[in-house]
Amino acid sequence: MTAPRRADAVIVGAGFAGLYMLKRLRDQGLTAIVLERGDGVGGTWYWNRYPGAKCDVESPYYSYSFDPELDQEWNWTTRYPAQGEILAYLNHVADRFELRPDVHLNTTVNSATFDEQANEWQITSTGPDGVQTTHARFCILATGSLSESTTPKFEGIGDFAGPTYHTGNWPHEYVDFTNLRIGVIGTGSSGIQVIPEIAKHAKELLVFQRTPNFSVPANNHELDDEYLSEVKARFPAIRERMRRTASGLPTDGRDELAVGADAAHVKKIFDEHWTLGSFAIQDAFADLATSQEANDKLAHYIHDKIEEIVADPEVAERLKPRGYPVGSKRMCVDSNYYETFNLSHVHLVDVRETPISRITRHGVATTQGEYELDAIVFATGFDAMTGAILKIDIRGRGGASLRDHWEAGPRTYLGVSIAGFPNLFSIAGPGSPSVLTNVVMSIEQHVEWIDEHIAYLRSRGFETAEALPEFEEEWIQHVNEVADQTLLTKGSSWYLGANVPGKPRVFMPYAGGLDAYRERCNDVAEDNYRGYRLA
Ligand code: NA7
Repeated sequence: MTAPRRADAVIVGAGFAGLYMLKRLRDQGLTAIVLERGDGVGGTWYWNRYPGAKCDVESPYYSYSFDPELDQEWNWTTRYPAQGEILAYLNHVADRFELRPDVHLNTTVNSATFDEQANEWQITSTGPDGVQTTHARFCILATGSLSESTTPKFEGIGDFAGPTYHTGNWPHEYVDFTNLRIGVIGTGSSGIQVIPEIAKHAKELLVFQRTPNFSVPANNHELDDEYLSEVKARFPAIRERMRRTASGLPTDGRDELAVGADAAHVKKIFDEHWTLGSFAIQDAFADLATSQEANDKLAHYIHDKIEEIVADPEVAERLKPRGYPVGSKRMCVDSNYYETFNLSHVHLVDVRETPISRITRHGVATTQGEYELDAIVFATGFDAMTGAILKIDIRGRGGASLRDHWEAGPRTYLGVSIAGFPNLFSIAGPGSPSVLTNVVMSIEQHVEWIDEHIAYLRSRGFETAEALPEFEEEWIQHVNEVADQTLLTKGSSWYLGANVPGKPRVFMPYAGGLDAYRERCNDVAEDNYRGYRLA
């Protein structure tokens, strides 16, 4: 046990959220430390190193907006940033703002307990020097929405003789699949990105698909100097615009409705979006997210595209997503995903029809038979939004456990605070719009709001801020009401916790848009942090 240490704030996680939070708190004169379980900064982009990993938000927008000089000095190389480039960017940020001295790597937070006498958090962590407690007035969870990877508990999973990999926890060294028979389980964003890459090297690739996903081509390409100079010249205006949209991107969707529109016109608009690439196609008409009839038009359009691309009609049919609206499971952006199924060594195994019964010593057994494999890749996703938070044993007032408080699903006020847990803040947690927006913009909003909240407490001599239960309840109701106005709740998605057996089915993100959310948060702040007990 190492001697306890003290800081004004402990931040858990050194991804986009944790790094900026550290900078902001230091700038207001607080001592803050970041505890990070990885042996480098970067969060999501530190762990998700699988071949083909990239962000589905375009490079210039998937970056911090808080420093105009940073905007000018960093050069992105491709339209969609690859994992390595985002990681390099975050390392650059850590160096540029001299954040590293306060980031403790290889340090896993085990518990956080609120001490009501001292009005402070006691955070226990295990790091290179053993177990250590840190006393801090504020505890900020910057643990990421998609950071706790999940592998289904298939029977016999330990029996497999070959190596297994999870896309969300990929080895740092190159994994050579040359001449091997590889199985990929899962066809979400990670699977859809990794499958074409593995297909380039593997002798045979078996794709175990349970639910087909809607995917649009990325049309990824290199960015030339002319484009970069032009974006840099316009950055101040672009950033200003990004702060005012629902998506946190410079453009929101179009106003026109698909219902009632001429079929040829609808196709023309979809064609334009398809050619351009990106998930902006789901905002091509204003009613795609709210009207099933409109949404069906997009679903049929994508079905037609799959038919056009995939040579084998039976395979094309199996790749067509059905039974849920486009966007209710996060839409994917791919590079040659559907085309990959035209390669003779790539096979689709429909595990909805013939479920995986077990993992064997030699491969994967379905109800139809056994598939021999040299390696298995799990692209099976994450215990999203709550997984990383609930892994920590968090105890608030009266020793109450957060796991109990969230037993029926996560409860927050504004997505950042929890009743009964004073001075605990979460960034991009449940109840926040983050995962439905350009997450970096949401993170910046949360960080700045929390930072100003803390500054307010200090300037007024308050020691604690605690969300009131009735305001928490009101926020949850609002989150549900907003989600119910959309089609988002109609798919079995990680937004609902549906991918984790036993997880309560609650729609977790705030679907009202970053602009409306920002306004509400500002309004709460201007009203002296309405909904909080300040003491
Ligand atoms: P996702 O989107 O949750 O995808 C996980 C995939 O794994 C999905 O196709 C699942 O099928 C499949 N899966 C999960 N469990 C099983 C079992 N037991 N058997 C067969 N298949 C299974 O995770 P990703 O990592 O791809 O993406 C997460 C987010 O990261 C993404 O949305 C972007 O925001 C970035 P299912 O659909 O549950 O039938």
